[in-house]
Amino acid sequence: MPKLDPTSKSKAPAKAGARNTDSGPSNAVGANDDPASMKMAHTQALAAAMPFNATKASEHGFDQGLNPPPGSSATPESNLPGGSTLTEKNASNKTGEPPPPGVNAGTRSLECVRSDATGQMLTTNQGVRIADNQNSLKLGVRGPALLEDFILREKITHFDHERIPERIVHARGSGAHGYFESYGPLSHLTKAAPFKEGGKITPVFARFSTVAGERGSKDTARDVRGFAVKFYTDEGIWDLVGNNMPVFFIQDAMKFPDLVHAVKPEPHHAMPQAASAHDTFWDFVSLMPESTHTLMWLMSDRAIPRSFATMQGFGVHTYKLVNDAGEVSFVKFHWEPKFGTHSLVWDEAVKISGADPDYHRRDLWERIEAGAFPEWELGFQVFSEEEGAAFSFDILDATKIVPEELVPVQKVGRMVLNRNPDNFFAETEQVAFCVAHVVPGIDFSNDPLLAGRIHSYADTQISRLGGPNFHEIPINAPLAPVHNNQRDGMHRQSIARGRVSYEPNSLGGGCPFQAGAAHGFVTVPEKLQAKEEQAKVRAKPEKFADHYTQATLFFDSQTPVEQAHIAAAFRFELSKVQVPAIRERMVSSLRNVCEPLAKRVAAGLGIKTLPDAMPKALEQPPTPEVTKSPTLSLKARPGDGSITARKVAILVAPGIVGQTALDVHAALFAEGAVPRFVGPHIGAIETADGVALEADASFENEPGFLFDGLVLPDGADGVDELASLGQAMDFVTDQYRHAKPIMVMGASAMLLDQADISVDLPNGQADPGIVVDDGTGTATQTFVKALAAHRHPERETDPPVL
Ligand code: HDE
Repeated sequence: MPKLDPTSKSKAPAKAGARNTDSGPSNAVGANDDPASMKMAHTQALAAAMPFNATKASEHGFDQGLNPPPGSSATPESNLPGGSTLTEKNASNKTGEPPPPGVNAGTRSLECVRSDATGQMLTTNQGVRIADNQNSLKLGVRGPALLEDFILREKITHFDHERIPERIVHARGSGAHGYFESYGPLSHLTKAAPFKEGGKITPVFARFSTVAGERGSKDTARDVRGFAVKFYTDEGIWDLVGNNMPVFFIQDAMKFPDLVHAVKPEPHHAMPQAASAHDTFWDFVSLMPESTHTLMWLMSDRAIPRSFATMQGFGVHTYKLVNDAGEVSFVKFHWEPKFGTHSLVWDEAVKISGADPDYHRRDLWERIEAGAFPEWELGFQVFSEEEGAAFSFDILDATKIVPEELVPVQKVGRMVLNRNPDNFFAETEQVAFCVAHVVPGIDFSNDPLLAGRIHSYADTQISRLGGPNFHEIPINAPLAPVHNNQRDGMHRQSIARGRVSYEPNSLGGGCPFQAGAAHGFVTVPEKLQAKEEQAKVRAKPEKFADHYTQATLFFDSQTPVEQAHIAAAFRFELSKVQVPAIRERMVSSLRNVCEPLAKRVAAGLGIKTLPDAMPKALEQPPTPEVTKSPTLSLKARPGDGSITARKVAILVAPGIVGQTALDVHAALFAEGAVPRFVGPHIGAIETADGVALEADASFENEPGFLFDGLVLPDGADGVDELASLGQAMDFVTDQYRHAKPIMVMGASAMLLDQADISVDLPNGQADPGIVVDDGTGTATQTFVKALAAHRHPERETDPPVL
């Protein structure tokens, strides 16, 4: 380290030399009264402290590759060598102070980029206050507009570029902030940051989506739902980009563009929107029998969830967990909703899509604003490589589940979504999930579908978000500091100090230096054992050829009502297909899943003679470990038994008894439900008992199928009025048809009669979903229980009689 002598006058040559940028002093000697020579001297010292690249030798050999050392580095005597300029000291409000050492200004929390215009004057994007936001600049009041109007031009130009390309899939989505709380240290399984200790909180942003529809399409389409969670861990971003179904249509990334082209609107006429019920989809999947298992899920009620808050989530692929000792386990990720798994029925989903295309988005928003926070437990299914190898299916095959009876799900933490975004575009639209975003402790399996995804997500953001710096958009920026030598590109936000943007370096003291195995991400070493696996090859493992065993497992594990819905969904979807050969091909494939199902679908399609069963790729599939898995039924997860956030319509009309309606309203609200008075019009409703009552929704703006439950009021005149209104009667019929609970008070029993609704089920037993108030004071609580059960499908008939 050169000695600094503040008194010496002999430093003049060094001082003068330090003022040049194309060469330097012959001897870098610092003078305390001269920042330029100090910087030169400190830089010289820093570079001299690294006479050679000390870690070069460690870059070679297999064993070194398993355990990379940290990079060598040296610490400068001051922050002068790391800075770009000496003038940075001349700070202004605009530049502010440089960030504290080690902190990257481009990765601050969202706090400093939230803006609030309350009480503020309107400005241009350059901060110039705008005097008149009503008129463009013209030559005279009736004269031509002038090109000079920079305010108009800035406004219109910005407007012209407001849209960005929508996601190629999962374009329609809704998101929210929240946190993940770990239940306990999981150090025996993984060193991943969120699981380091019990009670540890990691901020998250979750986005739920449909797959096929465009950005403005309906929420209640029959579709897979995306379930993507960004964990802002203290060791970087971890994105768990999953779906609400644990399996996928295809086994290899090579087929993804084909699948998406098949399901998207057909290219010639761009129809149908957000629907799989068309020829190209069924043409493709019926030729791809590996999709059959996922088709069973897609035709089930899982594809029309009641709410994002009432669906499961799955990581789909097998991933790896790695602990500090480098030990590896395989894992499947599960999200289990606190509020249970609940779905819509098809007729309801179709009607909702017309009345409220934002049904799920609204539900998510409203739950969070009401404090009824959506919550899920994260579950791990953990198994060893040896266990995985012994399963009858291949754990690298994304069309297969690991049945919970084979490997139980252990709950490791919970996610609570408790904050809506400030701005849909800035957060939900610009959020960029990426399967490649993993943190130390989590690694990939060799699932060939996963491999394609590791590439695809970062790549797609480059066109969607306009360049490689999408990680700097506040919603995407990690909370962990970012330091590397990547530079420039469109829309760069952070301002990197200093002249070093390469490694190795000595001018930056070797920084930023590689973290080494102790801190950094190290890929799990994996030796390929079998000889044939060591050659380059385009092929699938043998067990991938079993296309039907788990499709059958799924179907056989459903309740009869769920099976009936699956059959009806196949019938509907295939009835929309124009080409009979495609319908028949699909039926021939279903014969390999379940003969009665195939017959039922065929009958629904008017196919008189069953086609031959489709030839199987694997005629003798291995014997499955599990042939029934009750946890695959939606009924297996009723939820916490509450009626939190359930919407209940209390019908009102002039002449009803106001007090009992208000009492039921209060009781339901106290239980966490969202009751609403729905009448022929909004506003004051005259009641028989003179109690003041206001309808806050009308039959027209909130039709019946938008509600989870229905209360019919007392009061003969009011009930007569309701009976005379077609929309009110539609309300009653829809609730009944969609198997939802109905509470009947006093005189309104006649509404059931008028709608031809029986309080008994087709089998003669009392319908548990119809609660008649017998005046004993227990009806509301019975209704609450009926509401908690969500639906009463025992009354369903196919086709519906009502
Ligand atoms: Fe995706 N997928 N995907 N996917 N995916 C995208 O990334 C892709 C797959 C999933 O809310 C895209 O940012 C390929 C499986 C979700 O922003 C794109 C393959 C699963 C989301 C992409 C798959 C998913 C996406 C489009 C097969 C469940 C929405 C926009 C190899 C585990 C994330 C984007 C959000 C989005 C590619 C298959 C889930 C194009 C190539 C399997 C939840 O990169």
